[in-house]
Amino acid sequence: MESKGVSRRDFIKTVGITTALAATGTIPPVLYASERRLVTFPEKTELLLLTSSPPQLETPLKYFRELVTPNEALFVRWHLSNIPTSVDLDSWRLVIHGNVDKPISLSMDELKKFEKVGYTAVIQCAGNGRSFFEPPIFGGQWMNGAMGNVTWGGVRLKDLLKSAGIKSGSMEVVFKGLDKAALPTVPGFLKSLPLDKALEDDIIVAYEMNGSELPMLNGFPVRLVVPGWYATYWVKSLSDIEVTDKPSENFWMKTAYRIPDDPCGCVEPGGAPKKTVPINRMTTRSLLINPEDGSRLKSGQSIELMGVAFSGGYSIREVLVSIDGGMNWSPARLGKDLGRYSWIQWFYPWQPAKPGNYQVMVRATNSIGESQPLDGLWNSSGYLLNKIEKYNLIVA
Ligand SMILES: Nc1nc2c(c(=O)[nH]1)N[C@H]1C(S)=C(S)[C@@H](COP(=O)(O)O)O[C@H]1N2
Ligand SMILES: [Mo]
Repeated sequence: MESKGVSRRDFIKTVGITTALAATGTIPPVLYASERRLVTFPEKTELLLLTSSPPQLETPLKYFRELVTPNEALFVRWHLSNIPTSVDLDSWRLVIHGNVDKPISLSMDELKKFEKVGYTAVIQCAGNGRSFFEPPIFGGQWMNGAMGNVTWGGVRLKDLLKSAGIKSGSMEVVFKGLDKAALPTVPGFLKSLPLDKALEDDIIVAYEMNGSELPMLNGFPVRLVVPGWYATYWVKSLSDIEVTDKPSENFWMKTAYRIPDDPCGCVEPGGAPKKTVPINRMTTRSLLINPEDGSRLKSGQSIELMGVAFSGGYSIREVLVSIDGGMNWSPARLGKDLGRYSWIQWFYPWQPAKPGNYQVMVRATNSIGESQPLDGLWNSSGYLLNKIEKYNLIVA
């Protein structure tokens, strides 16, 4: 921890200000997309500010030109203003208890004795792109920067649960972080997974991001990684894992982060669902990253359009690009494949022959045939956004 001493102290200074603001009881202001400004938080490069207490910061799209998102550029999202600003690894423990044969409490050294595994996976907030819904939706007005592609390293959740011994009759596994609500009446952040999901091989308790320890704001010292599923389940600064024999009654599962219970997770715009289920796997998406939307290009000059495409754990089979507003589509070349949970880069060489306004559209399909709708599907929480995006390039 020595190496991190300085940044941790700076952290407390910065967060001290925002925590003081939160204590006054004022509701954090929501900044709309056009009002976004760049800020720096501890261990982070300049990110776009959504709210400062709790910290909600989004990644400028230029960082997605890289296949893997640098730790300092990964977005930040907390729900509660009382977030951990330092963790002493000498006293930190990860506790596994509840409906188990023998509760265990692991130090970081003990945790690292379990087999180390890892992979590259997209982390994406369920509300990524919410500001692009029509009709508009209340809630954090994320543009497309509440996502990133990170190489995670850690231990299998399954191995930890097995070492505590799961008792028969168990139903769910509940995950709790070190963050707390400012008021005791507001529930702490909890998420749970059905037991069979929690026992999948690829779910890990990660202590590494891109080969380094996790930034404090991204969940130091460990976080849950549920690849293919929305980041709401990826509990940060994880400290408590409880096996239960009944379904969760907590706010974050029962009320928040639910989607309409139908194959599209959608309702008529403005409508309300009859029944909901907890949000889960990510939809398939693709984005143009370079050149940026609205860029000016020179007629006759060759360029290469590039972007990213990903799905909820089923790789990307094909990316189609249209430069004429969807009339003609041609396949893009796909870049290096880092596995089914990673995003893949796509490239499309183009030489605009004459001046004019060109509408670029991109459409990805995953290995099980899931793709993107032309018109946006709608739900009242602004989740699952994956409509085919439209970009304008101006050729002069
Ligand atoms: N402990 C804790 N974990 C959490 C959250 C939180 O508020 N507290 N937010 C979740 C949500 S909704 C998202 S989008 C991701 C954001 O992860 P990041 O801040 O590392 O980008 O963390 C998830 N894990
Ligand atoms: Mo999120």
